[in-house]
Amino acid sequence: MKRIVVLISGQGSNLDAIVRASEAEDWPGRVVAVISNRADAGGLQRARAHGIATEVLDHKAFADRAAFDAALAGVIDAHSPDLVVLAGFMRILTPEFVARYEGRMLNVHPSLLPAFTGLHTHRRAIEQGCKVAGATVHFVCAELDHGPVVAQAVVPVLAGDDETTLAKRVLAAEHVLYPRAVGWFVKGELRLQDGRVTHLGGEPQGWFA
Ligand code: NHR
Ligand code: GAR
Repeated sequence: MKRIVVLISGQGSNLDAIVRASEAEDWPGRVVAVISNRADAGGLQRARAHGIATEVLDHKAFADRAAFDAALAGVIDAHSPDLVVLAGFMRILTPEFVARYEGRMLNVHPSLLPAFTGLHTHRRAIEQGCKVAGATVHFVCAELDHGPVVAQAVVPVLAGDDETTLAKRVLAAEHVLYPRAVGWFVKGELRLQDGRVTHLGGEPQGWFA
């Protein structure tokens, strides 16, 4: 069984989607721990409801990013993960931390990368007049939102959309996208080579949600 540790900061709806898929599809992988940098993250309750161990590590209790990341690595490694999953985790990670989990840490980002790295992706897509938006699952590398792309889902931007309505549509797409990508990883179906990710069975890695 592959051991998955999930990092969250918020409501944890992607966490929930991943846990449900892992059980329903009987993956050779399970979420063994959920770690939040915020004690009030709703995802902690969801994790407990599934009987999953939870930990809180408040970044504000540390002098700097390096100190927080070192402590975070300690908490993660205590669970011996094969895969670390960022699911709405809102702290930028240091290059040292990222190197430790190279090739075994995934993130979901709410845009079609390489467009709109960073924050406020939905607002920026609407401001730019984009007609499609979406979400990307990528391996995490030191440069923010620049890691090798595993999968992408596209949704329309509709006339009259605001940040909230677009975010909702993208999030629904993430709930299909992220479990699928994590499932591929735990089944050993992904190959990462020369900064590109291919699905060994030839499954489509991009689609319209
Ligand atoms: N770290 C590295 N090195 N590389 C990535 O690709 C990362 C990462 C850490 C998090 C998620 C990411 C996203 O999907 C992620 C990818 C937080 C921020 C941010 O600016 C940006 C991108 C992402 C996550 N965080 C502020 C900070 O100072 C805090 C914002 C807040 O607390 O609300 O860390 O979008
Ligand atoms: C998701 O839309 C995710 O893509 C985004 O936050 C939401 C988390 O939802 N991530 C980021 O913006 C990272 N900077 P969730 O907590 O319900 O999974």
